[in-house]
Amino acid sequence: MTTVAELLIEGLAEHGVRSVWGVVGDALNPVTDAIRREERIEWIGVRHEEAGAFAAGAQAQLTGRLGVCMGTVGPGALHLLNGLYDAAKSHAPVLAICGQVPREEIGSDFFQEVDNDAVFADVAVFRATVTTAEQFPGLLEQAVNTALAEQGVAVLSIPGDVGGLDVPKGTPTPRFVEPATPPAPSPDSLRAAAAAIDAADAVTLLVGQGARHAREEVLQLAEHLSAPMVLTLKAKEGFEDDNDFEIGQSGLIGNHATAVAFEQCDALVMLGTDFPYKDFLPSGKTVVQLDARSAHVGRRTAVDHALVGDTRLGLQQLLPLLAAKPDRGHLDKARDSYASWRERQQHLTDPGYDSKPKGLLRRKVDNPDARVRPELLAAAVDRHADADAVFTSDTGMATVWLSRFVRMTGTRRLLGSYNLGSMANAMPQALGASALDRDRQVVAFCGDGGLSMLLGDLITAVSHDLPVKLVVFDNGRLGMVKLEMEQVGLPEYGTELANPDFAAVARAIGLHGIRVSDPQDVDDAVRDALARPGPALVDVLTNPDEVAVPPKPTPTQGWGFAIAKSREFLESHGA
Ligand SMILES: Cc1ncc(C[n+]2csc(CCOP(=O)(O)OP(=O)(O)O)c2C)c(N)n1
Repeated sequence: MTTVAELLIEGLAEHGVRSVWGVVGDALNPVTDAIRREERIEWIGVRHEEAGAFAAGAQAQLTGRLGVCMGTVGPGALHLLNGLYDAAKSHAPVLAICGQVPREEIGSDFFQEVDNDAVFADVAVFRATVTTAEQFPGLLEQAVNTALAEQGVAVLSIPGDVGGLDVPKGTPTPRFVEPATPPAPSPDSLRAAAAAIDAADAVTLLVGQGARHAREEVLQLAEHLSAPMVLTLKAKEGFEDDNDFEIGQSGLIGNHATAVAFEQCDALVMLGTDFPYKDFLPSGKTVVQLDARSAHVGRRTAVDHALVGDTRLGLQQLLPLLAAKPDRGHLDKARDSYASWRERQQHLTDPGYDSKPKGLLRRKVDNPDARVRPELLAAAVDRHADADAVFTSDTGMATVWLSRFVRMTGTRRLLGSYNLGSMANAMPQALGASALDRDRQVVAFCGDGGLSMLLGDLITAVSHDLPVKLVVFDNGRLGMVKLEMEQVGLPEYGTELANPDFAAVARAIGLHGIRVSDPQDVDDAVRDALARPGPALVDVLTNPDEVAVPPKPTPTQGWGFAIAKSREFLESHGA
């Protein structure tokens, strides 16, 4: 006889699932026992279910295949929630298996009972509570098929008395359906878009992750139109390398060249992107948007020509319809502006550069050792990391440093909580990436705030032999919020962190841990940590007053920053 739990695990193993992340307990004990007996699946017991959900979501994003996590009755399931939101907003197919109280107690406000189907209603594309063994195979197929088809989260809740029930004799192993590639946009829409692009003198491309599989076609388009290419952060991994048209990122993390390219174009062509910061998008331009998801079209800026369909097929059909634009004036201007910005950034990565803050900022350095520029650290990681390393970055300033100083090589991968914007994502996502291939280097850019939120799961790196390299930007601050406060003219408050020595904590847990406070030591510490076989943590005391200026600072941002600085000065001098 086969139980519900056994059929679940057999179906997932057959489908290619190789790890399940979570915390064990009561209702899910039959499931964990089935995993114990299934050689193809590794159980990775985390210390916080949220870390498990982030890890499963990371695996789904890196492979395009199903990620799986578990949280048992009530609080165990609730702890998954934030990581599941991250997966949902990143369009990652994830199955969450949750425990539930026994069937006869459902609805009685039983110990630990929460209504999973209600709790997960917003985050999940499919959710159901299994109430009979007979319905289970069909529900599982529906759950996984929906997660794969809609690139989202499915939540299946299993009451305590259901996992061990026998399914009817002869029940086949559940099988799942691979989703189809979307078709090309309609010929009429392509013709109309081509005419609009032909009529424009200067074209700028905004390219997102949804165009990644169309890299060749996107490059051909840029060449054909002499068009600069603004990349979203998520498009860095597919487009940054070997690309004579890219001009970096826009938005708060971006650079001025992108503002120039947006302002000076006649037509903006958006490819596979749902870039959300509409204030950074230009107005008064002809806008063409190509996206497989029609719901994405027009929701960030008014679109004149909607092309709904696969980016690659769409570009293959659009290219022959377009006249060439040999005039490279617009492209050269944007590329020159980008090149000079990059050059200006480079001196910040020099260990000899005076990194001690000046003037008004000086008094803020309460830890005189905290003088490593974060730019220098990010550049050192970039220099020493493998050409096919997987990078993750925490929400906060760590993402800014990564976006500016880590170059994608074409084989490097990049992950972050780039749509949900949750803190604490980088370390657990790195664990997920590492479990896919323990021989591949995985480097997490961690904020000190982010790392300490799910610190317990440093233990998972050791207990499950996951050789992640954790680089901690230890600025003693919730740095991005400090910047936000300053930008609107508020004095910094509530952002200071009383941190432990993270390297000592790491060593106590069993990782290699090293703390760095001198810019001259950064290079060796990073090189050494990356070269070591097991998990390692480099805790670098970085300068908390490093400023990342947006590409087009608004008068409010500039003015607010000045007010905040003078208020801090006046208050500190008793005015
Ligand atoms: C779970 C969560 N809580 C709060 C926030 C708001 N928030 C965004 S960035 C940030 C500070 C991050 O600090 P840290 O991890 O130390 O990185 P830093 O910006 O200093 O590099 C905060 C509090 C968030 N995005 N996610």
